[in-house]
Amino acid sequence: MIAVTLLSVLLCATCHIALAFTDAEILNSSSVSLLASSLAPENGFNYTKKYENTLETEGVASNDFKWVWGPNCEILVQIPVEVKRPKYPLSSVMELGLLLLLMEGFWSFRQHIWGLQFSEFLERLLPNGNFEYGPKPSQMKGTVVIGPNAIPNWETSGFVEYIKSGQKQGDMLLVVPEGAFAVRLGNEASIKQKVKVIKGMYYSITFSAARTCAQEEKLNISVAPDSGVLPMQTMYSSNGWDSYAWAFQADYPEVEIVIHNPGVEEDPACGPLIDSIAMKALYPPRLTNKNMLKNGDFEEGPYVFPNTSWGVLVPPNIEDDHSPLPGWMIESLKAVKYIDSAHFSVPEGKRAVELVAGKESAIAQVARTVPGKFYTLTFAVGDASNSCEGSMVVEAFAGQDTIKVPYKSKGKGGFKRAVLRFKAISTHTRVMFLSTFYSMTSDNSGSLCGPVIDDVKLLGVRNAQY
Ligand SMILES: [Ca+2]
Ligand SMILES: [Ca+2]
Repeated sequence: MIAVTLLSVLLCATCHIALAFTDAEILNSSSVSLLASSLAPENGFNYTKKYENTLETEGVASNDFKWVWGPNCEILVQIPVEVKRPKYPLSSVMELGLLLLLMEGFWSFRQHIWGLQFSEFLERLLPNGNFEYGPKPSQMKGTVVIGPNAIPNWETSGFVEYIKSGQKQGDMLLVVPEGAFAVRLGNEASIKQKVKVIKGMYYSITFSAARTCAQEEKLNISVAPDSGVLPMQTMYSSNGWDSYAWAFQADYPEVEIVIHNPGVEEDPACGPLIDSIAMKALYPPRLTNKNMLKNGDFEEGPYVFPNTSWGVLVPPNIEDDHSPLPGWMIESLKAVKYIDSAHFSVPEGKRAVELVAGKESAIAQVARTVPGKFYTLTFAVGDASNSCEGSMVVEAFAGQDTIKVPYKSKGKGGFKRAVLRFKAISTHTRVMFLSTFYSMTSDNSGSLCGPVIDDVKLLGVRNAQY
């Protein structure tokens, strides 16, 4: 019999985190690898494999350590006592972690749990969200998937194809953004998956999609009762794949994510390819005494795939106010692009917004102001280091005032700061940014691009002597 030591590592502060994986769901895939990488190797661990709920460590047999969510939303670490202990006992590491937790306090711990971004517990690919597990040969006819449950973890309906990277469609070679497989949704086809969530919490979904035919395509994404239409007629990346974000508020502890192609084309195989569907919990940003705008640094936003280099499109937010870019509304017809510092040049922090569609894409936020009082709106304007060259202009609006900020981009990154001083005329002031011009990358791909904005701050002016 295996005696088990249970260590409650994370207590109340992490309750909502653990609940995101509700019902003592076993940590898997990215969560385990994050947890594992955070423990190794400086703490004497060297995880060589991860699968299911088990972390296999070097020199120690598998099934040594199990990580599960406990009933009180803590992480439980189970250690069979016969296990040959690694260099430093796990318990010491855990106790040290707990001590660090207490010392650092909640907020810093939120950012550093053994050097691990706290929020990453809430970011993950959906089970088989990259479609690398496919139907059995008997469940396919050519590339067409037969039966609703052929693709593990997913339920499909309509004309769904399972596509292997490198497959040809006419003259076009189909490539896949993650792994070797993706799905294609034909006319009226859909894929869906049930996901456990925290009721009342906001979530963003990010997925990658590519058009395969010339005509206008769009996708419906829904989590009842919310739904959105993502237009795909404009391509922004150079390889045909774009990632899209969409957000919803969970009305139930379990929701069903549905992606549906409402198309009615002559060729049923004419439909978008889908791959890499991920989810991330969003924290509604709070106002601080340093900024009257929420999420002015854009650090809170949708999941960005670490292995894709084309950013995430935040589509125009027409139908609801659940923005995947918390605090911000996407106005007008086209998307804005959410970019990360791992793949782009970002003025401040790790995330920013690229205004990719000229005047057709604008971001806005409404702030509470006092009529007659003076304010300053400061922000950074730059380029994403994505070969987007030329003269750019960002127009900023605050109430009735506006400023045009020219920026000369060499396409290699960089930014400047700008300020708009204004006198509020209302109890609510709308702050908005757009790009005056359309830009395209100089790599001949025809990709739309534009100026980057970041670090937006709105503050009242005490002494309005200007
Ligand atoms: Ca894939
Ligand atoms: Ca930022």
